[in-house]
Amino acid sequence: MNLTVYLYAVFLIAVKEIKGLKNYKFLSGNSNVDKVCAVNYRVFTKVGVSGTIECATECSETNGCDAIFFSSVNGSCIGCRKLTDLSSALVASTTNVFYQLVNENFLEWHYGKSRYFLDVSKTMNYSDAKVHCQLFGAHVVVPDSQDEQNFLIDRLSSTTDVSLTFMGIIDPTFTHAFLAEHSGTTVNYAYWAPGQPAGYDRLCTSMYLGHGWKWHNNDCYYSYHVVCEYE
Ligand SMILES: [Ca+2]
Repeated sequence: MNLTVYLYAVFLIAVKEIKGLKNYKFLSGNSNVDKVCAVNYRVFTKVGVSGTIECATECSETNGCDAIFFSSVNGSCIGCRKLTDLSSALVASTTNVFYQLVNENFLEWHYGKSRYFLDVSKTMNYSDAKVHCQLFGAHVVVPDSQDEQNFLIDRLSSTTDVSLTFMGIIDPTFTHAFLAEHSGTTVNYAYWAPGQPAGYDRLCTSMYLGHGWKWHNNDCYYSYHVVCEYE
């Protein structure tokens, strides 16, 4: 029995002994498994860990499980829930191992050491966008170079039904002194559309398909798609 199989067996035994969460187990601990699951299993990804794809049964106690939480201390299964309440999911994900349901609307891209996540089925305001990205241990995307911008343009342009995405770049002093919000650092690279940035009353920024994904500054209450960046 090799180490992987052994650990997987231990893992299954640990999961099996969990009370209060019926019929829950992984079909495979193999990261190479296809995104196709056997009947009654659905595909989950381990949030914040590259390339983990696992098949799991839905929790019998939750109708339509979007996320599964494990204790990081002893690996025991804590529960699964709908991700309708982002803040409660965030609290759980900061202290527990967290698996999220993979669906066809969820895109993941790789560029260098960074990974990007985009749920094409969701638009939201900037406040929710930040929480959404934190669920992945990520931040709202910040293009730091023309190479990274070109990569994002390439991917966004081949994604249908997406025309506006928030960036994690803000103007907190309303002086066009833009910062990457997750790090608080000054933005050195920019890709503004002609005439942008515009007014001095806009905290948020976005990329817009109609201008070749060049940047605009805008209010934060608009409902846009969000690309999350994990680096
Ligand atoms: Ca970046």
